[in-house]
This record gives sequence, C-alpha cells and structure tokens, in this order.
Amino acid sequence: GGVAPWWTTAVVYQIYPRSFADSNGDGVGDLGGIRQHLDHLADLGVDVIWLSPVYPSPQHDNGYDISDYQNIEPLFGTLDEFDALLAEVHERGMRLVMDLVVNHTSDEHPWFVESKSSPDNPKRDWYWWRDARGGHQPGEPGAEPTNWRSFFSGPSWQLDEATGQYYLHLFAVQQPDLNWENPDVRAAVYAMMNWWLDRGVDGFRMDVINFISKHLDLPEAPVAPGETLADGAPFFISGPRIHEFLHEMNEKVFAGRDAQFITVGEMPGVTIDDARQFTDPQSAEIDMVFQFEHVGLDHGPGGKFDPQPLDLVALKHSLARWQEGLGTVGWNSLYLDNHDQPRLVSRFGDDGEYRYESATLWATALHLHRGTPYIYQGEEIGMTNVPFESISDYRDVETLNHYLEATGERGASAESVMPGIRSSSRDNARTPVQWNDGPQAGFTTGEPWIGVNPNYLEVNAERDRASERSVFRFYQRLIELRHTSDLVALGTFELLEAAHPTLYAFTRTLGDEKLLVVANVSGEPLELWPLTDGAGTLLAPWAGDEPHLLIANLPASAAAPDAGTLAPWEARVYRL
Ligand code: TEU
Repeated sequence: GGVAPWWTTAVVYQIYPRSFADSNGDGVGDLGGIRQHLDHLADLGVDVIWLSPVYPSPQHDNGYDISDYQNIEPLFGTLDEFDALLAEVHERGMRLVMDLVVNHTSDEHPWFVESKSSPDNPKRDWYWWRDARGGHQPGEPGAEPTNWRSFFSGPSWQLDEATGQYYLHLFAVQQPDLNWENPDVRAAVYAMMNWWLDRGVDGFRMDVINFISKHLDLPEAPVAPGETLADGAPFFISGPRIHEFLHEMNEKVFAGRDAQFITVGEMPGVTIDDARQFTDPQSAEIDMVFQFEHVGLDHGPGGKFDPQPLDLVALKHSLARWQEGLGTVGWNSLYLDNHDQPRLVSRFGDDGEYRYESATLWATALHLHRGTPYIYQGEEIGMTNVPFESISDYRDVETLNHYLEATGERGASAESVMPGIRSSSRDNARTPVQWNDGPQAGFTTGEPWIGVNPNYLEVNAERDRASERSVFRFYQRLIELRHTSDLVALGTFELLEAAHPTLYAFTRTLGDEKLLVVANVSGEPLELWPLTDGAGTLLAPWAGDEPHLLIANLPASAAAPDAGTLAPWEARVYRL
C-alpha cells in the first residue's frame, strides 16, 4: 500500500458534553464549557475530539435519543456556538468528530411522530412496525412480535395503542429503530451527514452502526429455561445488508470529498472477520471499529451487572487476536474507557494505593498497541468509579431499568443488586470531570445533574498536572511517542508470555526496529527473568550496557541491581 493514513498517528479524545464542563451554572455541561477547556486538550496533545451527541434530545439516554439531527440541544448551546467551537478546535490544529446515532431516533423525532400517526402515513415504513404475534391480542403478555430482549431491560417491542401495532426499539422505549431497508431513510441520513460535513466537521463516530441491517423475517431467539425474553443479537448484528449500507454511505457522503476525515463504527458483537472487511480500505466502508470483546471478558453469567475479576490471560489473548486479525489489513480502535464503561483504574487497576501506577500502566499497554487510541474525559487524570450509596444517586436509563427489573419482577433485594450497579453502572464514567478542588470540582457553579465524585480533592486536573506523579503528563508523553515514532504507530505486534497471569509483555516490530513493553499487572513485585521472544531469543534490555528506555511510569531503575524486577504496577518500554 501507499502512505499510511493520517489517523494511524492520531490520538482521539472523547467528550461527553453533559459531564465535561458547565459554563452557565445550570448544572449541565455545555458547549461553552468545552470552549473554556480546549487548551487542556491542546496541551494534552490529542489530534481529534469526538463529541458525544449534542443534538436536540429529550435526554432519556443523555442525547443518544435524537429528536432533530440538524441543530444543537438548547441545554448545550446553539448552532452559532457550535460553529465557534469548531473554529476554535481547528485553530488549535485539532479536528472535531460528531456522534452519528442513526440506528434509532428519539420517539419525539418528527419522523417517528409522523410514522406513528397512522398505518397509512408515508413514513410508516421508516420504522419497524409489526402486528401482535399470531393468536395474541395486542398488549397481552407475550404478544410482542418477537421475543427479543431490549438492551435496557424488558421486550424490544412497544405497543402503540392507537394503531394496535408494535414498534421495534433495541434500546429504550423512547429510541425506536429506523428501517434502513427503506431507501428514503438512507437518503435522509446521508443528506444530514453531508450537511454537517459542509459545516466543517471532520467525521463521525457511528453509534451501534453494525445493528442497522436486520434479518427481515425477524426470527425468534432461543430462550433460556425460566426466561421469556432472549438475545436477538444474531438477527441484527452485522445483518445481511450491512456492508452494502456502509459502502453506500461512504459513496454518498465521503467519496467525493477531498479532506481528511475519520470514520469509526461502534460495533458490539462484531467479529474479527467482519471488522477486517469493514476497515479494509478496499471495501470503502469505514476507517476503524470499536469492538467489544475485551470489555465483555469480566461480565459474569448474569451479564454486565454481574462482574467477575479480570482474567489477564484472557484479556491478553483477546487483544492479541485483534492485533493479529487487523494486522496487515484493517485497523483497530484502542480503548478501555468510554461513557458506557466503568473507569479503567477501578475496573482493571487499583484505584487506591496504586492509582497513579495502574492508570499509567494501562495507558502504556493500550497506547503501545497498533491502532488509534481513544482517551475518555477524566481518564487522563486517573478518575475513578464513584461510590454512590443509593439507587437515587444514579441517572442512567440502563442502570435504572435494570434495578427496576431486578428488584421488581425478578424479586431480588436492593442489597443484592447494588454491588453490581456500583461496579458496572455507566454512571461511573458520567460523573462531572474534576477540574480543581473548588466547589463541585470546578464543574459548575450550580447543582450538578449527577453527583461529583467525593474524591475530587485528591483527584482533579489542576492537582494532577502539578503533581510529581502526573497521569496527565504521562499521557502527554505517550501521545508524543505515537506522533514521533513510526514503530509505535505501525509496528507489528507479538504477544510474549501469553500464559503468565500478571505479566503483560509484547514486542512491536517495524523493519529492523523493535520495542519491548513489559508491564506488571499486580500489586506484587515481579521478576522478569527469563523473558524470551517467539523465536526463543532471550530479551533482557535492562541488563545491557546502555538500556534504551523509551518510556516508563516509575523513575528509571535500569541501572540498579534490581532492574530485572518490576515494582507493583510498573510498566516500561524499551527499544531493543
Ligand atoms: O452503546 C451501545 C451498546 O450496545 C452498549 O455499549 C450499551 O450502551 C450498554 O453498555 C449495553 O450494556 C451505544 C452508546 O454508546 C450508548 O451510550 C447508548 O446508550 C446506546 O448506543 C444507544 O444509543
């Protein structure tokens, strides 16, 4: 192939606007707050900002339920302010990527309001309307057209009393799924995307974009004993026309443009083979995908709210498979944190004694993989999960629906449900960004829409940046490394010591250049000797005359007699 695309050396930063910074004191983050903190991001050195949805929305799912694709939510600001923000991002040499949520709209979107109004409405077919199951009256238990469970609890079909038909909603009741089979739907989406690109935005992060092609016969899913609902995912994940739709989108939106975009598809349940096809430049679909395998490994038999301890061997194995599978063709997105995941330092690290060490260890491991790294707001200062006491502290629709279902029809006690919510709720990632040690951590002058993490006196951007052990300054160095080293951006990946329970070690190779990453994923010291590569060659750069340490999260101990031992949560990167 020719020159590597620009985004192979880029780092992306995700902003969740509600929780980033509030400029007008109403307790909700907004565009003004983002504008006030752009220098924080420019200093960090990121290339791209991905903005979670800022469009008008009833906010049942914090903006992932959109009622107008071509405007700005008044809580967040105005289109004029958006244009100003975009200009200020560009002035600082960064790019801005919008969230594209087109698997579903809000039930208050005019398209759905029309569609719902009557079975004869021209937009009826823009959504998935179906009659009750044969032999059932609409509204009877079990009368839903299929037995699919919604991601946010309960059936994925909702009855409209007026017309007696059900509509499909894979997520909340207020998020009806669009029917991509209808060419008018696709044309409307492409027109909207072109409108934003004409306005100057630099691409899209595409929400659950591998769900847009469903199996038209909407088959029943196999039900577990004692359950009535089941996982319909096989019938909408990477469905029959998915590659056709994404290729068509590429053609109608991006192909004619002479600019540097980035397109990233969020794809729960995507396989490596599909991901390779989606991101193979030959397919002309999208640039990269968010896959979910590695963030599902700690889900127990009861799902995400039944978390299990991290199995490092399984995690290494999974990430290595994706590194190899999208090695020569295709491209990975690299992430451990986002607005849907608990905080990585609490989930995979130690958010107490070793908060700095484990935050920077995971940053090292992730940013030294091949792919485009994504940083989620607050990750760069080591923010942690929030110790909320009661369910009334939570705001997330997924969490609240899960609580109601578990304590309601499933009859579980609140005490048995809360531990899973505390460790896994998406609200862990949605508490306000902790800017300083002032009131409400500097997030707002008013009452925040969700509680500030009480650890903000300890953990905040101002303090972190001034600290000897700064997570922020460590991320700066990792980003700089990706910008300046082809080896980091493009080198091939080889996992070492795959079966070791606490050592994460791998090499990256480009031409005759090679680097070695060694990371101790534990609170105990770890002796590295003997470490060999796939060919059986002994690797011990710390024992050489002039060990070349590219970056490490603890003060270099390379020359010391214990250089072959990693301290708790220590991570080092050597040039070999
Ligand atoms: O998430 C898609 C998704 O399948 C999961 O990440 C989901 O949010 C949840 O964690 C499942 O347990 C995307 C958005 O990132 C998320 O915020 C939205 O709620 C969802 O789509 C619907 O738009």
